Amino acid sequence: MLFTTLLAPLALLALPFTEAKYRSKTHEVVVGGAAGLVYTPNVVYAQPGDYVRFHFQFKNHTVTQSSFDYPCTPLKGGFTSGFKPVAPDAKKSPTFKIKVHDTNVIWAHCEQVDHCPSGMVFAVNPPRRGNTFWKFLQKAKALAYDDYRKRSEIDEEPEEVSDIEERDINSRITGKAVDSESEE
Ligand SMILES: *[C@@H]1O[C@H](CO)[C@@H](O)[C@H](O)[C@H]1NC(C)=O
Ligand SMILES: [Cu+2]
Repeated sequence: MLFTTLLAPLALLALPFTEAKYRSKTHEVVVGGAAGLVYTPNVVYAQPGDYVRFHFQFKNHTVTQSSFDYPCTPLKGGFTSGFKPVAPDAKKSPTFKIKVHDTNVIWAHCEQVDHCPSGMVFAVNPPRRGNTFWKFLQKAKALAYDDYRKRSEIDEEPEEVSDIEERDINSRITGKAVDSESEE
């Protein structure tokens, strides 16, 4: 009771005050570089009006909006930095900035081949329950596993073919042997 009576007028005062006073913040994120195939940090909690500025380091990355369901697929109509190739000895890092318009989650990934499935994903304001960043990351990595399985299935095919070829050769050899046996 004491709290409500004391805090309610304060809250009323504080609300318009903080809204007017809130200075938008720019969250700096390093892309790649020494840390490897990651965004550092990979999660940012931002207020509406804030910016997220990506600093591209060594390699050739993007930051591209995706979705929780398809972590490694560019979202239609979403943002992308495009590829930012950076030499290992580069003095400058190209930047890309996005504006955070609301408190909705923003999912993103790197479009470079194999980067997203190896965990190069990023989020602004991910939920702390349900569709968490951790789940998003696991989904991206599961794609690597699926890719790996697909690739190993493809790899197996020539093996099977060579098995058949070997069998063919064997039967041909056997055939010859039978022939030569029957000749004898
Ligand atoms: C960066 O990566 C993209 C996609 O793999 C490729 O098309 C492009 O040529 C690369 N740029 C450089 C300078 O390596
Ligand atoms: Cu990348």
